[in-house]
Amino acid sequence: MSDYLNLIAGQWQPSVTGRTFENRNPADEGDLVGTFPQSSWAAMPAPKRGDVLFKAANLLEARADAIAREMTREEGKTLPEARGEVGRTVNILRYYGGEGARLFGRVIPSERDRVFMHTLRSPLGVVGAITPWNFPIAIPAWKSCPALISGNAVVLKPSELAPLCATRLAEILVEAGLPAGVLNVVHGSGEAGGAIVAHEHVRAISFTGSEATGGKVAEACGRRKVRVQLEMGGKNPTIVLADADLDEAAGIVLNAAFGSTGQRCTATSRAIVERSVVEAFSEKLVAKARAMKVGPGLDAGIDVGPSINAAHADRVVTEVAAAASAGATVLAGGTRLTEGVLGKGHFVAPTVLGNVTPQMTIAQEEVFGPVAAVMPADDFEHALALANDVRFGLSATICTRSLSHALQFAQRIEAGLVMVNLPSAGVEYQVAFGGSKASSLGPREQGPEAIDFYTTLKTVYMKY
Ligand code: UN1
Repeated sequence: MSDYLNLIAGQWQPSVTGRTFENRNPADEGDLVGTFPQSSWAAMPAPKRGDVLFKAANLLEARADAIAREMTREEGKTLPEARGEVGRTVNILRYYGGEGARLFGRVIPSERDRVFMHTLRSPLGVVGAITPWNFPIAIPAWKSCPALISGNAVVLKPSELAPLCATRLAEILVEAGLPAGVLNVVHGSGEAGGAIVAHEHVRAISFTGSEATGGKVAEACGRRKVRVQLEMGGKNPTIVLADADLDEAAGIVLNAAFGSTGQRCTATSRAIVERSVVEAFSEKLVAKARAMKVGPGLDAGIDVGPSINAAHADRVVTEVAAAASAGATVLAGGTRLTEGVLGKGHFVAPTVLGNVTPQMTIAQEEVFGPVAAVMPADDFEHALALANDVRFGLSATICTRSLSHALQFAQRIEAGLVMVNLPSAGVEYQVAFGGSKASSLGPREQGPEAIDFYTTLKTVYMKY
């Protein structure tokens, strides 16, 4: 009699569940041929799955500095930004590790006597995650972790522009005890993503990236009738009312427009400012933008790193030039920076545009670069109308001291994320994330809501 193992990726391995089943001779029940591993990530108790994520969080925390440096090298963001993202990812791992003990269903009263009804969550099976380059470890984590804790297997395709951080995350999860085959990383471009989306065993796709690709992903998922979650563009406004602390408001726009080099779908790209303070506000914003230090993200004291590649940096300055010829005023920046060491990379000066009108392309289309367009508004109502006058609806900020305007804004702005006196970007992991209109499709990411996308609900009726 022997104990047999699983063969996974060329290695004989025991079951993660520690459970086995027997194989017996049908001609002689007393003849035990051998025991075999009972393998299933989904069958492992969810809090035990959580232990793997907790362990991974500790490993990532211990390697935070090295991985942050790699992130700055592959993506360009400044070292403090990269450290922040690694810290956020540690929190994501811990948060979803804890969700293992909170995969709640409900108990619902029946209208019949002695009938007990409850709901249970089950994993979907294999799910796909297609992630962008701008948050190269946090987004892979915030898609994979809720999928894994729910008991799914994941096929992750990170962006080919920043594939290393996702690889580090996978290494850490495997080291933490994730069984072979539960997380799979496939590198490549659209071809690899397309193959995942088209695969008959993949039951759901979570995608963050461009609107064009998102549309194709949704079409393919629709044809196969599998779940889809899309996070795409934004044209996020920050409204500045005349009663706001203008210095603070300029700081909020500065952070949201130029942080991560403007390469966030949550970045503020439109500052919609009450006309009576537009000049004073613009002056403050321009002074702050000019004072920002642009350079390689590994250097000390850098505020703004490079754009992801040359084509992207060129596109940013081309769009700024187009806005200028349409009548906008370039108040700061507007050009590539090429002096000295900057000539080796793809740097764009933090750019502020004045006199931007709603018809201009710069007021309607995402730039994904360090560009803030200042648009004057007559009053709160006009500012709100301008803010809503775009295809997108991801994040939106209002800077004001008026509680009434803040609450009206929260109710009437067409956006999934609403900020009052806070930057439109820089979200937390434990609350729902996502937008409306062309920005997002499907259920929310992050927070407890993320679990909904990766589980299917069973309704159980029991007569007793
Ligand atoms: C943030 O602003 O903290 O791709 C996160 C993006 C978004 C994430 C933004 N999905 O930029």
